[in-house]
Amino acid sequence: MIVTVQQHIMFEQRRRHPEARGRFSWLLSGLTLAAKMIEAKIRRAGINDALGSAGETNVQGETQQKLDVYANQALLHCLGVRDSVAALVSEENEEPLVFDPAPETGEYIIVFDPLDGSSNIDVNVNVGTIFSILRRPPGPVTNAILQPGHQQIAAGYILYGPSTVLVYTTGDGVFGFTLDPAIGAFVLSHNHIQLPHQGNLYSVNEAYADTFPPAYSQHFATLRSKGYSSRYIGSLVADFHRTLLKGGIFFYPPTHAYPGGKLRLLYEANPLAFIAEQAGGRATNTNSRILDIPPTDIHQRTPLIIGSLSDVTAFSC
Ligand code: P6P
Repeated sequence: MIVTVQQHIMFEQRRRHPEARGRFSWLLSGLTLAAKMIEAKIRRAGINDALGSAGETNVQGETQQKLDVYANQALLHCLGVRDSVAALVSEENEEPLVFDPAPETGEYIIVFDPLDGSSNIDVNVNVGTIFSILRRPPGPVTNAILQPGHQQIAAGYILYGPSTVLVYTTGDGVFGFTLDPAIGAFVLSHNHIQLPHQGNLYSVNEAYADTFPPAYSQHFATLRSKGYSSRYIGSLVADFHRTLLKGGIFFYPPTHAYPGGKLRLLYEANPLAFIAEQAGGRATNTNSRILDIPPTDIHQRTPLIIGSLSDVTAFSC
């Protein structure tokens, strides 16, 4: 029996929130529609002139790829037409898009990185979409966006690789769905994902090792002495998905270029930390649990150490 992501969301909502009116499920259907649009564009990127730079730089000062722009527009469109959305925050947009509906309808704030790792697209390496869903509390929407990660009501990612996989949690386990192109639906393929308690892989860009705080390189040497191998794809969603399924530990430490870390708290670290913890793993910035960091800016960065419970707790600096 196949279970699609829509059916799964409805089952979960009925089981856990019998009072739910399906507005959350309707919201998530906007995400899966955008994911299918992005996937279709990526699959043909080499032959539909979708590769390469869009000739602009985004708010991060990064060169926008054509597919960054497309992915962002697809998500803004598919989510913006859902009346349950109070605001959208995208890595590609300097300011939030506030729709300011009535509080009783505009219940959700969605924060996303439309296409993470897009610099890898031209060489056909996995890229991903990452999303985080927050509840809109009473009061002005703009004051409600900077919520700590433990207040997320859902989080997930879509990994565009040899197959396209959607992974999500609503706080009661982690589930993975593989897009079946024959029927155009995401079908349950990874039920109740558990992040292995300990792994044998570590993942970090060691080109920056000379600029990491010393404790990192000392720890990497310890891991190597224990027989750990190294894997680094340079696309966060791909490196995280491998860690989620195989175990081990991923690091993006502070560097000279990014003393506060390179990865974003709201739409990269928080959603992946929610998933990691729901699957039995951990995520920290070495001083704090990622999900407890109080945000001060929608685009703020953080160091990220995430993965197996045993591996993450064994590291300190
Ligand atoms: P570096 C991709 O640009 C990205 O934002 C993440 O997907 C990835 O984990 C990281 O940057 C890679 O950064 O400095 O190792 O190239």
